Amino acid sequence: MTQRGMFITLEGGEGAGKSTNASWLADYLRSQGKDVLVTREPGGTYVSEAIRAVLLSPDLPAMHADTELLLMFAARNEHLQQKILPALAQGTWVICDRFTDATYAYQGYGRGISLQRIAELERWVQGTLRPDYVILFDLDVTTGMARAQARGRADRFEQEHAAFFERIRDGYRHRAEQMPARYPLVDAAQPLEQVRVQLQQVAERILRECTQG
Ligand code: T5A
Repeated sequence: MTQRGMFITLEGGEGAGKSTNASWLADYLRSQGKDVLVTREPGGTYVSEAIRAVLLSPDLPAMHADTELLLMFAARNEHLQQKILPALAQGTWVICDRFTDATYAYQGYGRGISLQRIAELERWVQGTLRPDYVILFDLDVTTGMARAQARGRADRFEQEHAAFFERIRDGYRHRAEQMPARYPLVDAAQPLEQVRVQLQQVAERILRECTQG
Protein backbone atom coordinates (compact mmCIF):
# COMPACT_ATOMS: atom_id res chain seq x y z
CA MET A 1 0.00 0.00 0.00
CA THR A 2 1.29 3.49 -0.87
CA GLN A 3 2.25 5.51 2.19
CA ARG A 4 0.21 8.73 2.49
CA GLY A 5 2.14 11.88 1.59
CA MET A 6 3.00 14.44 4.25
CA PHE A 7 0.66 17.39 4.55
CA ILE A 8 2.55 20.60 5.34
CA THR A 9 0.89 23.98 5.65
CA LEU A 10 2.48 27.44 5.71
CA GLU A 11 0.86 30.00 7.98
CA GLY A 12 1.40 33.51 9.28
CA GLY A 13 0.14 37.06 8.92
CA GLU A 14 0.03 39.21 5.80
CA GLY A 15 3.34 39.61 3.98
CA ALA A 16 5.17 37.08 6.16
CA GLY A 17 6.77 35.37 3.14
CA LYS A 18 4.72 32.16 2.80
CA SER A 19 4.11 32.44 -0.96
CA THR A 20 7.72 33.52 -1.61
CA ASN A 21 9.00 30.41 0.17
CA ALA A 22 6.42 27.74 -0.77
CA SER A 23 8.03 26.83 -4.09
CA TRP A 24 11.52 27.08 -2.59
CA LEU A 25 10.54 24.53 0.08
CA ALA A 26 8.97 22.31 -2.58
CA ASP A 27 12.17 22.41 -4.66
CA TYR A 28 14.24 21.51 -1.61
CA LEU A 29 12.00 18.52 -0.80
CA ARG A 30 12.07 17.42 -4.46
CA SER A 31 15.86 17.54 -4.33
CA GLN A 32 15.52 15.02 -1.46
CA GLY A 33 13.47 12.67 -3.64
CA LYS A 34 9.92 13.66 -2.70
CA ASP A 35 7.03 14.15 -5.10
CA VAL A 36 5.57 17.53 -4.07
CA LEU A 37 2.42 19.50 -4.90
CA VAL A 38 2.18 23.20 -4.01
CA THR A 39 -1.25 24.73 -3.59
CA ARG A 40 -3.00 27.48 -1.66
CA GLU A 41 -6.12 28.49 0.25
CA PRO A 42 -8.56 29.87 -0.29
CA GLY A 43 -8.21 28.46 -3.80
CA GLY A 44 -6.35 25.62 -5.45
CA THR A 45 -9.16 24.43 -7.76
CA TYR A 46 -11.31 26.19 -10.35
CA VAL A 47 -14.33 26.45 -8.03
CA SER A 48 -12.25 27.33 -4.95
CA GLU A 49 -10.42 30.07 -6.86
CA ALA A 50 -13.82 31.52 -7.83
CA ILE A 51 -14.79 31.55 -4.14
CA ARG A 52 -11.42 33.17 -3.35
CA ALA A 53 -12.23 35.99 -5.77
CA VAL A 54 -15.42 36.72 -3.81
CA LEU A 55 -13.65 36.50 -0.44
CA LEU A 56 -10.79 38.82 -1.39
CA SER A 57 -12.58 41.36 -3.55
CA PRO A 58 -12.36 44.86 -2.06
CA ASP A 59 -15.17 45.94 -4.43
CA LEU A 60 -17.99 43.86 -2.92
CA PRO A 61 -20.03 45.20 0.02
CA ALA A 62 -19.08 43.88 3.48
CA MET A 63 -20.19 40.30 4.21
CA HIS A 64 -21.34 38.74 7.50
CA ALA A 65 -18.52 37.01 9.39
CA ASP A 66 -20.38 33.66 9.30
CA THR A 67 -20.73 33.95 5.51
CA GLU A 68 -16.98 34.49 5.27
CA LEU A 69 -16.39 31.45 7.49
CA LEU A 70 -18.70 29.22 5.45
CA LEU A 71 -17.16 30.35 2.16
CA MET A 72 -13.69 29.47 3.53
CA PHE A 73 -14.88 25.96 4.36
CA ALA A 74 -16.80 25.61 1.08
CA ALA A 75 -13.61 26.43 -0.82
CA ARG A 76 -11.68 24.06 1.47
CA ASN A 77 -14.06 21.16 0.90
CA GLU A 78 -13.74 21.45 -2.86
CA HIS A 79 -9.96 21.78 -2.60
CA LEU A 80 -9.70 18.73 -0.33
CA GLN A 81 -11.96 16.52 -2.44
CA GLN A 82 -10.55 17.51 -5.83
CA LYS A 83 -6.89 17.99 -5.09
CA ILE A 84 -5.41 17.49 -1.62
CA LEU A 85 -6.85 14.10 -0.64
CA PRO A 86 -6.14 12.42 -4.01
CA ALA A 87 -2.55 13.73 -3.96
CA LEU A 88 -1.90 12.56 -0.39
CA ALA A 89 -3.39 9.15 -1.20
CA GLN A 90 -0.90 8.77 -4.08
CA GLY A 91 1.98 9.45 -1.71
CA THR A 92 2.54 13.01 -2.93
CA TRP A 93 3.63 15.55 -0.33
CA VAL A 94 1.31 18.56 -0.27
CA ILE A 95 2.50 22.05 0.69
CA CYS A 96 -0.49 24.31 1.19
CA ASP A 97 -0.11 28.10 1.53
CA ARG A 98 -2.63 28.55 4.39
CA PHE A 99 -5.22 26.07 5.63
CA THR A 100 -7.54 25.73 8.63
CA ASP A 101 -5.13 27.40 11.07
CA ALA A 102 -5.79 30.56 9.05
CA THR A 103 -9.51 30.12 9.77
CA TYR A 104 -8.85 29.85 13.51
CA ALA A 105 -6.56 32.89 13.32
CA TYR A 106 -8.58 35.18 11.00
CA GLN A 107 -12.22 34.19 11.51
CA GLY A 108 -11.73 33.04 15.12
CA TYR A 109 -9.22 35.36 16.79
CA GLY A 110 -9.59 38.12 14.18
CA ARG A 111 -13.37 38.28 13.64
CA GLY A 112 -14.36 36.83 17.02
CA ILE A 113 -16.25 33.72 15.80
CA SER A 114 -16.33 30.96 18.43
CA LEU A 115 -13.42 28.54 18.08
CA GLN A 116 -15.81 25.72 18.89
CA ARG A 117 -17.93 26.54 15.84
CA ILE A 118 -14.81 26.48 13.66
CA ALA A 119 -13.83 23.13 15.20
CA GLU A 120 -17.26 21.71 14.26
CA LEU A 121 -16.82 22.73 10.63
CA GLU A 122 -13.25 21.42 10.69
CA ARG A 123 -14.51 17.99 11.82
CA TRP A 124 -17.31 18.01 9.25
CA VAL A 125 -15.18 18.99 6.25
CA GLN A 126 -11.89 17.31 7.15
CA GLY A 127 -12.86 14.34 9.27
CA THR A 128 -9.65 13.40 11.05
CA LEU A 129 -7.30 15.00 8.51
CA ARG A 130 -5.00 17.62 10.06
CA PRO A 131 -1.72 18.99 8.69
CA ASP A 132 1.28 16.93 9.79
CA TYR A 133 3.27 20.16 10.18
CA VAL A 134 2.18 23.80 10.29
CA ILE A 135 5.19 26.02 9.55
CA LEU A 136 4.46 29.36 11.17
CA PHE A 137 6.10 32.43 9.63
CA ASP A 138 6.09 34.81 12.55
CA LEU A 139 6.48 38.52 11.77
CA ASP A 140 5.55 41.76 13.50
CA VAL A 141 2.41 43.32 12.09
CA THR A 142 3.98 46.63 11.02
CA THR A 143 6.64 44.95 8.86
CA GLY A 144 4.13 42.47 7.41
CA MET A 145 1.65 45.17 6.44
CA ALA A 146 4.41 47.29 4.89
CA ARG A 147 5.57 44.32 2.78
CA ALA A 148 2.02 43.49 1.68
CA GLN A 149 1.18 47.13 0.89
CA ALA A 150 4.33 47.57 -1.20
CA ARG A 151 2.82 45.08 -3.66
CA GLY A 152 -0.08 47.34 -4.68
CA ARG A 153 -3.84 47.55 -4.14
CA ALA A 154 -5.00 46.01 -0.85
CA ASP A 155 -7.47 43.09 -0.90
CA ARG A 156 -10.45 42.90 1.50
CA PHE A 157 -8.37 41.45 4.35
CA GLU A 158 -5.39 43.74 3.85
CA GLN A 159 -7.71 46.73 4.35
CA GLU A 160 -8.26 45.74 8.01
CA HIS A 161 -6.68 47.68 10.89
CA ALA A 162 -3.49 46.76 12.75
CA ALA A 163 -5.48 45.58 15.83
CA PHE A 164 -7.14 42.88 13.68
CA PHE A 165 -3.72 41.60 12.58
CA GLU A 166 -2.34 41.75 16.14
CA ARG A 167 -5.16 39.42 17.26
CA ILE A 168 -4.34 37.10 14.35
CA ARG A 169 -0.65 36.99 15.29
CA ASP A 170 -1.58 36.26 18.93
CA GLY A 171 -3.95 33.51 17.77
CA TYR A 172 -1.29 31.81 15.65
CA ARG A 173 1.28 32.03 18.44
CA HIS A 174 -1.19 30.64 20.93
CA ARG A 175 -1.89 27.61 18.73
CA ALA A 176 1.84 27.08 18.15
CA GLU A 177 2.52 27.20 21.90
CA GLN A 178 -0.12 24.55 22.53
CA MET A 179 1.38 22.11 19.97
CA PRO A 180 5.06 23.14 19.51
CA ALA A 181 6.21 19.86 17.92
CA ARG A 182 3.68 20.25 15.10
CA TYR A 183 4.22 24.02 14.64
CA PRO A 184 7.84 24.76 13.65
CA LEU A 185 8.38 28.50 13.98
CA VAL A 186 10.30 30.59 11.43
CA ASP A 187 11.46 34.12 12.30
CA ALA A 188 10.15 35.82 9.17
CA ALA A 189 11.65 39.22 10.07
CA GLN A 190 15.09 37.94 9.01
CA PRO A 191 16.46 38.59 5.50
CA LEU A 192 15.25 36.05 2.93
CA GLU A 193 18.52 34.06 2.95
CA GLN A 194 18.26 33.62 6.72
CA VAL A 195 14.60 32.63 6.48
CA ARG A 196 15.64 29.92 4.02
CA VAL A 197 18.36 28.64 6.34
CA GLN A 198 15.67 28.22 9.03
CA LEU A 199 13.27 26.65 6.55
CA GLN A 200 15.86 24.12 5.41
CA GLN A 201 16.44 23.14 9.05
CA VAL A 202 12.70 22.62 9.46
CA ALA A 203 12.57 20.54 6.26
CA GLU A 204 15.51 18.40 7.41
CA ARG A 205 13.72 17.77 10.70
CA ILE A 206 10.51 16.76 8.89
CA LEU A 207 12.44 14.40 6.58
CA ARG A 208 14.19 12.88 9.59
CA GLU A 209 10.97 12.39 11.55
CA CYS A 210 9.14 10.94 8.57
CA THR A 211 11.95 8.41 7.97
CA GLN A 212 11.83 7.41 11.65
CA GLY A 213 8.07 6.91 11.18
N1 T5A B 1 -7.81 33.74 4.97
C1 T5A B 1 -7.35 32.61 4.39
C2 T5A B 1 -8.76 33.69 6.01
O1 T5A B 1 -9.22 34.73 6.49
N2 T5A B 1 -9.18 32.46 6.45
C3 T5A B 1 -8.74 31.29 5.89
O2 T5A B 1 -9.19 30.20 6.30
C4 T5A B 1 -7.80 31.35 4.81
C5 T5A B 1 -7.29 30.10 4.18
C6 T5A B 1 -5.64 35.17 1.53
C7 T5A B 1 -6.39 35.91 2.58
O3 T5A B 1 -7.40 35.06 3.09
C8 T5A B 1 -7.36 35.05 4.49
C9 T5A B 1 -5.94 35.40 4.87
C10 T5A B 1 -5.49 36.29 3.75
O4 T5A B 1 -5.74 37.61 4.10
P1 T5A B 1 -3.54 35.92 0.25
O5 T5A B 1 -3.23 36.98 -0.76
O6 T5A B 1 -3.28 34.52 -0.14
O7 T5A B 1 -5.00 36.11 0.73
O8 T5A B 1 -2.83 36.37 1.57
P2 T5A B 1 -1.50 35.94 2.16
O9 T5A B 1 -1.43 34.46 2.27
O10 T5A B 1 -1.33 36.71 3.43
O11 T5A B 1 -0.48 36.41 1.11
P3 T5A B 1 0.56 37.50 1.26
O12 T5A B 1 1.17 37.54 -0.09
O13 T5A B 1 0.05 38.76 1.84
O14 T5A B 1 1.59 36.95 2.33
P4 T5A B 1 2.78 35.99 2.15
O15 T5A B 1 2.51 34.98 1.11
O16 T5A B 1 3.16 35.50 3.49
O17 T5A B 1 3.96 36.97 1.67
P5 T5A B 1 4.75 36.96 0.29
O18 T5A B 1 5.59 35.76 0.17
O19 T5A B 1 3.84 37.29 -0.83
O20 T5A B 1 5.73 38.19 0.57
C11 T5A B 1 5.23 39.50 0.62
C12 T5A B 1 6.31 40.48 0.14
O21 T5A B 1 7.38 40.47 1.06
C13 T5A B 1 8.60 40.13 0.41
C14 T5A B 1 8.19 39.40 -0.87
O22 T5A B 1 9.16 39.56 -1.86
C15 T5A B 1 6.89 40.09 -1.23
O23 T5A B 1 7.13 41.27 -1.93
N3 T5A B 1 9.34 39.27 1.34
C16 T5A B 1 10.41 39.68 2.06
N4 T5A B 1 11.04 40.86 2.13
C17 T5A B 1 12.09 40.95 2.98
N5 T5A B 1 12.52 39.92 3.75
C18 T5A B 1 11.93 38.73 3.72
N6 T5A B 1 12.36 37.74 4.50
C19 T5A B 1 10.81 38.56 2.84
N7 T5A B 1 9.98 37.53 2.58
C20 T5A B 1 9.09 37.97 1.67
